Amino acid sequence: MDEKKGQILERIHSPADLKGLDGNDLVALSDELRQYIIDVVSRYGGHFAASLGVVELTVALHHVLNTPYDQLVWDVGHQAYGHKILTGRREQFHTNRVLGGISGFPKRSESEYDAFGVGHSSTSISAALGMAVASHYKGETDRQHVAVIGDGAMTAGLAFEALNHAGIEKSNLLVILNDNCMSIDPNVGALKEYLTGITTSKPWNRFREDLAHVLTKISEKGPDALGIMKTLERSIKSTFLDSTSNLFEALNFRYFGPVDGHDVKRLAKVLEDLRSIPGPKLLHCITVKGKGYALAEKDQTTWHAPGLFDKITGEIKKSKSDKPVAPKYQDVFGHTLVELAETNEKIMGITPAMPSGSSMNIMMKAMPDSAFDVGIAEQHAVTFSAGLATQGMVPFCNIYSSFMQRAYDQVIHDVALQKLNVVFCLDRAGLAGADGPTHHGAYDLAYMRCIPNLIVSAPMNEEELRNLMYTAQLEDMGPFVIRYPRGQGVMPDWRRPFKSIPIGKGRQVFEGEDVAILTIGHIGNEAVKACVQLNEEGIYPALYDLRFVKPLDEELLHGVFGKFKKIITVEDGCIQGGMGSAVLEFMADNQYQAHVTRLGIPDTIIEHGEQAELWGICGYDASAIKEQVLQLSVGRKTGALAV
Ligand SMILES: Cc1ncc(C[n+]2csc(CCOP(=O)(O)OP(=O)(O)O)c2C)c(N)n1
Repeated sequence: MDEKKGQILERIHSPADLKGLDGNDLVALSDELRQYIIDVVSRYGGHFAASLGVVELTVALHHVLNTPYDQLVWDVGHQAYGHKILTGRREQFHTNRVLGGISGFPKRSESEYDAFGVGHSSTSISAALGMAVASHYKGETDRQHVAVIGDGAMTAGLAFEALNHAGIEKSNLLVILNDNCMSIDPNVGALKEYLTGITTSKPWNRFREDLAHVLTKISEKGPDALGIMKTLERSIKSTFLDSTSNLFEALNFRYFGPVDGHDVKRLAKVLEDLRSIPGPKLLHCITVKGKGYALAEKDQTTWHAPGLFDKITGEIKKSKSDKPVAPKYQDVFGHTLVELAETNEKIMGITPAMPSGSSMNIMMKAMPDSAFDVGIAEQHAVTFSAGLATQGMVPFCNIYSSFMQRAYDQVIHDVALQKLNVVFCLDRAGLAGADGPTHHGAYDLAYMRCIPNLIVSAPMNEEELRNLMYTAQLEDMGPFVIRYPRGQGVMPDWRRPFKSIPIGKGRQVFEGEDVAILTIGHIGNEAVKACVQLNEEGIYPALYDLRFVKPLDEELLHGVFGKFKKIITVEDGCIQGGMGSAVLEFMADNQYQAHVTRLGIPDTIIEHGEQAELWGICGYDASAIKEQVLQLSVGRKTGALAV
């Protein structure tokens, strides 16, 4: 940065440093902050377009609010990079999402300015309301509680549950609706159309803004004035507007806006005005996702999280994993679904707001009548799928493993109890990588395998994924879970003819002696690598791919426990209650005795980092598996070395 540029941002060490800035300073700071985010994210990666869209809002909020006393809650938190930079983390910002570095999302243990830990969407209004009610209870009437939520996140039921509750509380809550018409992909649904409708009603909006300003001024004159203000407001509204015509006002919120979310001076003014208005309020802010970086403004989905790029040319750099060695599992899912749907017209695709992330967009493009983006609404996605299944459809409901946690009751109550033919494809299962603990798909094997009527499977490679998908759509399969990880598989030539897979049947990958390794899913490829290396040292463990944790392949397990006394289980999922636990239960139920070592995600929160780094830290990458086998085969190893 040249001498002039960066001179305000460099002086900001905490929000207190924004207090004395005038309007022009706020404009300059916004420009600097935007350039700083572009510069660092282009070189170190992370979410991008969302943070650019809220630069002015972030600056205005930290100028006006008295954080951390005032509570500022970001929804999802992928847009909070500016907030991190202004709240003392500018120097660490280049470590964002890297192992040992700062988190890509607000996190309470990271900063007192991160009022609430986030990553999953639509929690902000509930959390901020809880804070507001607590402050009200404690008599802290001067305290502000602000939830910043995107129009995408607003599509979730949880957000509406919170609005519904907040409307009858007297607490001091400001919801800022950051409306950019985008989720990761274009936002969907009737709410989006409604918001567009109010945004475009210019005369009424101008009148409403003026009214808000006048009312604020009156309310500052004290409690009596506040009463007068409310009466006046009610009377004006009942004269000019049916209160039910504004969704938020119908829910007892005072609605303000829409305002231009890139006019930082005006935003600061409006936020200052709103401080003195008590009760639940909603400020509707219009922003452009990717604002200030032309390519991102034009293609907001690609620039949601583009990876590394050249900030001058905009060229997105190919990561190592983009080499055409093998496709991503998500793409195998997307293409296979279309292939299957071409011959089975009952197949439908459902995604809760992840068309690009899950590759459901392939079916949405090829068969628009058969594939649905239902918004950020995992619970609805599952029950909607259940409804489709009652009518003989075969819904493939694709939900990231960690987001499926939201819809657990729907899986049990709406699908499993009624034994409906819904296929759940859980993407990003296992350790998800740089997104960190909120996004790790750590628990699905454990939380699915205890539900009656479910089939729970995990493919070890692309061909297995295709065959499991093929099997799952066959007649009367009942609810069928297929979980697979983020990233690439191992087979460049994955388009092979479909074969059905016998339910609950695993397979032997390597014959061996002394030690048996049992794996489930893609992580089995780490065990393959370990075995290949061990073979070179004269050690030959047997390797089995269980494929299913429910039903378990009991025949295979009887064979394993009959032959081996040293067994290692490997899974990219939590150790407690997962596949290894299932194997131990089998051992106990059948009175076998063996030494079983369970490798998987330990009973602790695993932070962010690269996926393979995290497998190593948790002790189940190839070298850790090899090490375990060596420890169990001490006699042979010593003998081999002696030669
Ligand atoms: C429960 C849940 N489902 C899905 C996601 C994935 N996700 C992250 S950001 C995002 C879009 C959010 O859109 P919006 O709130 O409008 O924010 P914007 O990115 O447009 O600023 C989605 C779907 C998530 N974080 N949490």
